[in-house]
Amino acid sequence: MILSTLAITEVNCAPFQDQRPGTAGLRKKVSVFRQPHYLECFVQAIFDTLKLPQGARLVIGGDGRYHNTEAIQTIIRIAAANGLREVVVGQHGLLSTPAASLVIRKYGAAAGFILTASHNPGGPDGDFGLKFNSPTGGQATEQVTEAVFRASQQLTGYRIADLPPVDLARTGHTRLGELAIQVIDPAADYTALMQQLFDFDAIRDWLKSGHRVRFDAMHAVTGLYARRILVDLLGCPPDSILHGESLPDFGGLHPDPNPIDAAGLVAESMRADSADLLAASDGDGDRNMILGPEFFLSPGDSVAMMLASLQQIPGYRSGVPGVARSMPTSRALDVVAARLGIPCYETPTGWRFFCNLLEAGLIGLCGEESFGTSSAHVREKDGLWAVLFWINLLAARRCSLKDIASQHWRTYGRHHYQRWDYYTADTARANELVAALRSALPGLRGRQYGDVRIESADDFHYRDPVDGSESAHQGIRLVLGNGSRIVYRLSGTGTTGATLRVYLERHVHDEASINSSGSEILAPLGNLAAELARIHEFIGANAPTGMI
Ligand code: VG1
Ligand code: CO
Repeated sequence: MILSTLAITEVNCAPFQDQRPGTAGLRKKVSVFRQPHYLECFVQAIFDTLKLPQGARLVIGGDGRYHNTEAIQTIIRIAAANGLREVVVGQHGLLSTPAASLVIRKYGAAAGFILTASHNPGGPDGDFGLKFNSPTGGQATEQVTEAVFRASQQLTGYRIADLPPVDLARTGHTRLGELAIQVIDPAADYTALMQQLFDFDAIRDWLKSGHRVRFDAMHAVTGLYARRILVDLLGCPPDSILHGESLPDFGGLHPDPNPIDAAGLVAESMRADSADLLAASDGDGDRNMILGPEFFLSPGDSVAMMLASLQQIPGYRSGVPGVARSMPTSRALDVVAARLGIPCYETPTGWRFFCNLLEAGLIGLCGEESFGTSSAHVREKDGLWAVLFWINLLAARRCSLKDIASQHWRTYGRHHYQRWDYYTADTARANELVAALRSALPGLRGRQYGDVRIESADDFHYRDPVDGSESAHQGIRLVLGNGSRIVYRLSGTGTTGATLRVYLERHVHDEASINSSGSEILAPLGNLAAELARIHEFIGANAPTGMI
């Protein structure tokens, strides 16, 4: 049954062939998304695949990038034409990815649409993206996104309701015929949850005793959340937040919280008057970078140290049943999990692979090397949550970030870690490189390079322990005898060309190696990785285009 009081138009058009979602949703240039019928067709393919019950509720929100509000209006019209009756949308069209995950679950929505290209640049020449989440608040599984892709290729058109634009500026309830619309405060539910998990009183005391926090919102979605939590509730001065205004082009910044794109914050951390904790988040608020005075916290270390510190944080005192990390993420987490006697699952890259484990109660903490960490409180990674976790930990421990890390490394050893990215415009050559490496795997096993031996070489294949689904070709990994590991995979979030990611890791125990720089320890491994994959021969690169 279609909504009776709404005028619905059936639009016929040819299907698009390029709507295959990547690591986290469909990401394309804004100009691609703005082609006539493009967004409409993708959304129709989602509804055709999900077959949501008539009258169902939908949550919509985005990171505020260019095209956000126009796309929301289009999605509402398609949703109405496909029988949805209730839409919950963030004020001004904003919802950070973790807040959207929470809202989807809390409001009992049948699905959620999150409009974001995450850390990719925004603006008219930038990127746009769309991902859809399940009623749990988690990202659609690989099986569902593949089914949507197949549906999109066979589409003959879409249905769209003739509706005036919804006023997104004011919170409250409105109706358009049979469609009920609720515009919500994007930060209210999220803020309340953070107050349950963390010790806001202890943090306030810590701040009152002269400690300082600096948060870079990169002109993306987290500005409003950070103001509400850090400034209004915790009492940080307003200038603790940098680039706090949400702008459609992110003020021309690249909203990726890493030492390169947030170099200004790194420079601040090196100054004598550095804040005690400096942090940044990405476009949609699911990533985090954590710094302390003269200290960069590697994301793989962050999740391992969180696990070792759960007792200090009110929401986590009873511990977690297990943990998980994406395959390329450093194995620092495994070492702590082993010490605690809990399982550590290894999943393919992308948050969607953690969702089944979280939902089944097998894990309560998980992370990725790409500045992503979260717990079972939502089904997405959560940037501000990680920042609050670390602030709470500093307040509880009353020592510096660097001291916490040094103590951790003395106990567990240190996993030096780097990611070397090689970009090429020639996607075909990048695919050939990976194919050649894959076929070379049997010959690599047992090979000796100087004083290291390749102990194992394989192409990561994942079997989900909850639903038994299989995901093949999730990255090539070489485990070396001296605590080192090399992982190769192609990025699934770019919108042009191809990026080969080479992940390097080495576990060290002696004081001198622990205190050495990562670059020094990992340079020989990076060079070996380039040689083994014949990177220069395939894509002509002599050096990485980016190192994180
Ligand atoms: C990257 C990261 C991956 C992360 C994904 C989405 O994917 O490596 O760990 O889950 O981005 O993060 P890829 O395929 O480019 O390596 V976000 O903040 O864009 O939702
Ligand atoms: Co993101």
